[in-house]
Amino acid sequence: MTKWWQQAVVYQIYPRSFQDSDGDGIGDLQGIIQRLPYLHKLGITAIWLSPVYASPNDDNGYDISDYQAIMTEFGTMVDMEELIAKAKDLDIRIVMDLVVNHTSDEHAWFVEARNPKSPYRDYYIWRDPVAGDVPNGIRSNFSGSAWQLDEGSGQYYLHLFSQKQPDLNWENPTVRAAIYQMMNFWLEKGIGGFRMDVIDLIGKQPDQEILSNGPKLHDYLQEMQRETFGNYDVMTVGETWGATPAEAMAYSDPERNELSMVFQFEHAVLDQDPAKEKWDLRPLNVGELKAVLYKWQTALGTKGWNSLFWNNHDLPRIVSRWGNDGKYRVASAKMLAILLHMMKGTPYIYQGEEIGMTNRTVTSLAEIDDIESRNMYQERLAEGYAEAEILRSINTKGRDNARTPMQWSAEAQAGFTTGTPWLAVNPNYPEINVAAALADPDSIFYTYQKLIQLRKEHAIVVWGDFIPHEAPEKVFFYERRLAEESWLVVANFSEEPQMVTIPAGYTEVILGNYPQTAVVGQITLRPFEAMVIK
Ligand code: GLO
Repeated sequence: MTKWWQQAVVYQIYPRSFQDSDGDGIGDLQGIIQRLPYLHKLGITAIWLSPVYASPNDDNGYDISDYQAIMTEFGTMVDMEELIAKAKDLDIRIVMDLVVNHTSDEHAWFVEARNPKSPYRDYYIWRDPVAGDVPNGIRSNFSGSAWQLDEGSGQYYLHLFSQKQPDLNWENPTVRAAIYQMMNFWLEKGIGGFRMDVIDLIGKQPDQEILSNGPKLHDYLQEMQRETFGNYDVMTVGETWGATPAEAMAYSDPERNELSMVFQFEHAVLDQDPAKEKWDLRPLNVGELKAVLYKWQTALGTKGWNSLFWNNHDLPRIVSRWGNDGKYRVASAKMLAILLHMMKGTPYIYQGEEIGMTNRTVTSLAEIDDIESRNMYQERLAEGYAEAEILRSINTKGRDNARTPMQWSAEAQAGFTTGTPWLAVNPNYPEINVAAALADPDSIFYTYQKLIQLRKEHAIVVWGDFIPHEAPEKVFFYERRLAEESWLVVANFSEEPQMVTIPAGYTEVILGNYPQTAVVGQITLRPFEAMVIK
């Protein structure tokens, strides 16, 4: 049975940085509403909205203090309902970010839970000190120990992210019921589904130091499906950092009644030292990238479903990362788009990707907002790393790269706000912005628009089998095939010219990033050249 989300193209909005409507320097819901016609023009059919719930913003909304209220800076519940309705009028569904591995320490549950006698105590994970110190060696994803001493009770609580993000105790059935009730509150509002933040962590066994893919994880997801979204025609996408194809299948095999698909990051970690952390850089090996992407295409070929993405609010900008954000910015951004969007799965576009927004460079701690980068900076400085090296890691991999305000125009602050933006606008906005992209028929925007249109109009893009072809190391060459129809995709993932031979029978260029309408036999691909041929 086919599902709407298999044919969807999802656009991720990081609300804080998308569009400010009231001049306070922070994006908001009315800002998103104003920009719906733009998203409709691009052609996307779903929005993944990063968290908009009440939050003290230690981790920009991923620390939620009330799941059923809207963050004051973003607007009100009435604005949220208006957004859902107005998006629906344009055939766009709103997929909410579901952050239920942890809450904010300012959530009423945790405020209560600090009292050892409270019925809420067991909503979180508390342990006694061991030999006067932390219970064990689990580390927070945001540096340091994952255990924080609560002075009042003398016990430690677990926080796999910041100290202000205590982990919920999923083993407690009352917690699970409360979460399901909250999910139904949102489903009743007519949302299009959930993107589930670090969902692979909810089955953790902290005493055994088992964090992801814990033993009860799939039971919880099946229960969640029965109690909530299984009763609605919605999509669910689980964030699962280290999932293997077999695990992804367990999550997304329709017969298991769990999730629609997962976000796995095997391709997105290839430029880090595998034995170390994301900050420990190494150059990308294109052959390896190709092997990983092809493996996932093939492994979830007929059962299960892939998410296709280069970017999100946690990753650096792809054109700066693996393209070329100088001379070949436009060509490489288009190549990356064609390569990804012609694969099988549901594509995700992160705000600004469609106009080729780039990383930004900082030169001091004062310019950094992201708690992950700030904590790492302090930790590594204390460990004796040179500041220049720390900044190089942050400029290459830090999350603020993707979080600078959306560049709408060449006006002051890129048209994002009339006030002072919460995070500085990338200084390249006079050149790279939506207004300029819309005015240029050759812009990256129109390549994305065309790719979305092809997906809507040609079943082969959604359903066609994926067949890899032999090619030089830095060339991606694959086929999509549906019944009698066959399309080829070739993409030069380098600045050097590359030779490929197009098999007989394929001549018409459906889409490319250089002016070219026909090809025959052996051809030389130009820097970052990509084509779809039939
Ligand atoms: C990735 C999330 C990230 C959040 C974290 C805590 O891992 O998308 O942005 O900071 O999950 O909620």
